[in-house]
Amino acid sequence: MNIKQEILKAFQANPGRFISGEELSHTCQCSRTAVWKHIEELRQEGYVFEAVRKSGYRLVAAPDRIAEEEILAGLDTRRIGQTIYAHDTVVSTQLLAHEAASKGAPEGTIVLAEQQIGGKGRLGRAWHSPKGTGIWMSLIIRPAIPLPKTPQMTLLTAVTVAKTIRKTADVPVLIKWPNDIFIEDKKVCGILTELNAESDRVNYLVIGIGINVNSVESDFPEDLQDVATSLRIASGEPIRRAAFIQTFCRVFEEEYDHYLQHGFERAKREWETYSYSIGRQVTVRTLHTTLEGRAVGLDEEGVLIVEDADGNRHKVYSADVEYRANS
Ligand code: BT5
Repeated sequence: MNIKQEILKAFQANPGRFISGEELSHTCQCSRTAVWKHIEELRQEGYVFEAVRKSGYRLVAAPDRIAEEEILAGLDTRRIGQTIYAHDTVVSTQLLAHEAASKGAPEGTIVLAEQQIGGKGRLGRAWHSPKGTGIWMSLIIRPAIPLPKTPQMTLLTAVTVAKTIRKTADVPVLIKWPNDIFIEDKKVCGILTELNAESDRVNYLVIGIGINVNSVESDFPEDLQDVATSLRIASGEPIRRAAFIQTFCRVFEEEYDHYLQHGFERAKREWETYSYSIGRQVTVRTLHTTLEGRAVGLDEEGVLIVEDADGNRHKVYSADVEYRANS
């Protein structure tokens, strides 16, 4: 941790309290001049400090930044989020995460951007990622699991996002199989899982997570205004993105460690409690076929089971699922 991170950590641990320059220099093991210099730098970045002679400094306001030091200062995980690459404008955090992973970035590395100009959805679709309004994040993991189990990571991530939203804002949240998080029938988050593997061995996964956090309606282009929402629109409150990311990392690490030790069963049950899909009439489109039926659940591998009108059960691995309006 560098001095700036230490200073932020001290203020985060003492909300509203004055901390003397001497105490800060002691905590951060640096001179008082260095403390002053770093506080000035933080001011330039948008932090507001009140300074009172003899009492020291008090943090009055912190900007909604997704900078590395802001996230690391309050992060209590062992590996998820412990390496962070935070950028301003990028084409897609997925591309940067693949590059970092192929150069050996450790498991748990996250790549973040304030803005993406080529944000990717699935199947070549675009993900709208305007500046400063959301969390556009790619997470690198290296699970030692067979290839057919990798879609479970998308479901585990969806559970993590749903739980993090529930811990952060008082809003209802549902997961649409496999990768969409919805609040009141509008999409707040999409997940894109990409895989790098050889024969039957996973090298790494890059899990892309896009969450509309503080967007207001006018931040969405017209074609998304009726179908997209943000945490702020749904809850009426702005949300600190760094705090959300910290919670996400903590919940993901807990879910992931449990998964690696005990398997998919718990995440499957949790997924089902948040499921929008189960019990609904759906149309499932793959490249070659269309299937009509009712989503009845997940199998133990995380594959969606759809029952057609004749009672035949079909496994749906990866496809577009449309939900019928009258169901
Ligand atoms: C997804 O694809 O939902 C996966 C989105 C993953 C985005 C993250 S952001 C960080 C990382 N870096 C990237 O470049 N990507 C990942 P899909 O299921 O194909 O949904 C795409 C569709 O969602 C689009 O065709 C739009 O209809 C809609 N959409 C686009 N942007 C949206 C937004 N910001 N909010 C809600 N819906 C959106």
